[in-house]
Amino acid sequence: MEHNSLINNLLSFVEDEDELRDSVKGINECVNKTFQVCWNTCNNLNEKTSRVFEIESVLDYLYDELNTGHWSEVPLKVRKAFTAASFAKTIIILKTTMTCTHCIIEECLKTLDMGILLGAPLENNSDVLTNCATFLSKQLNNTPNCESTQKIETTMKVKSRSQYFDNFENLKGVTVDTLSCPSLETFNNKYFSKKVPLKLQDCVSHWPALTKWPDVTYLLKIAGDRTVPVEIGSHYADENWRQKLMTLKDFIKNYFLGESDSIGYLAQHNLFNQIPELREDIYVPEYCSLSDMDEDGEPDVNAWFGPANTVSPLHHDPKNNVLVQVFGTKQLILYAPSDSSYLYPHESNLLSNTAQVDPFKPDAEKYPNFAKANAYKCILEPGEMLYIPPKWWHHVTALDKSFSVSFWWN
Ligand SMILES: O=C(O)CCC(=O)C(=O)O
Repeated sequence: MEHNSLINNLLSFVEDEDELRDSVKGINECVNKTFQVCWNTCNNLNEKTSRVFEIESVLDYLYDELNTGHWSEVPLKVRKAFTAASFAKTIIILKTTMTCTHCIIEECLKTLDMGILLGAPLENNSDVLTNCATFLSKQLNNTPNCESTQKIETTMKVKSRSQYFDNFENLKGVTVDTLSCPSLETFNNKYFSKKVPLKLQDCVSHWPALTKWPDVTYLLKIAGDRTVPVEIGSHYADENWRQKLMTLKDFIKNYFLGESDSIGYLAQHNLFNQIPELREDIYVPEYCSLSDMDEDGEPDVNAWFGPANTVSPLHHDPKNNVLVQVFGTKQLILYAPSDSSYLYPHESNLLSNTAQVDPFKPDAEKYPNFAKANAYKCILEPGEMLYIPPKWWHHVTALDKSFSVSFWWN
């Protein structure tokens, strides 16, 4: 596509220009002045001065603000300013280069994804970054590759089942009930209203994801160049655990298909807001229309994509959840909220929803009451989903390379 028309296409996603222009106001006067210079460049196709340095200095300032203090305390206006500056940087990168090579579009996509992941949606331009990223991602498939890009070997190496499986077989507990596509009424009366877990079969056979996603070349084509957050380490409660941003392509190459020494897990990430093309492959299960609160908001939808042996340690969440298995097998152990004291929740506020006890290696001396806890066991195969009621403890292990989607709702 011709260079200027590419820029015009991106500018056409702006719904409210004033909102973008004013989004850095009130944060820092000097930074706002620099941003205004950059913004004027974006809107004037004849202005050829490169403003890459200036817009990067704006983003650097905002990035430092985003990383000061706890994430939940970052003012929303700083995150919105980061969104606007990420958009401006994308336009400026494209204006500064003579041709749009594969590498330039990759750089733009990275800028947009950083804006989506660290920024916050603007009021009147809520989808501007997502729309630009979807558009550029499609362009990328039509643009010849940079020389440095390697071809990824996408054949999945078959591994023997995780060692966790034997321990699971030996673990005492009852098996979670299973029903094939129960009516909403049955599900409500026997499980949802009583807050009892249930495995549901044959409810998502119509999802395109079931046939499309096991072929990772499809995921690479749709989203390979998108930047995503990856959890590195054995599990999130481990002291060596950290989060890293990387392209989906690098995640698939190094952690999903590769033989990396450490586990990488694309976990609890709303991949579907970020990449709406993937959202088209799944549907919200109708069971999510039941509510404890007379509420009919959209559920929070998260992706859990990783190699065999990812572990989500024993924890609970505040909402109803259906965890849908797209490919691979997961094994889950659940405990009722009434067993909480037998599971020894961490004392720190940050981990108070996570148990200290590991159900596979319980330390009977340290956690003597764990023996009183009643386990519920479930093996989740592709096409099945598990209803996990709010506050129910769950420990999840992937036995194979696996992709699950969770729907959390009130
Ligand atoms: O699949 C996993 O690893 C964990 C899923 C989970 O904890 C959830 O859906 O709440």
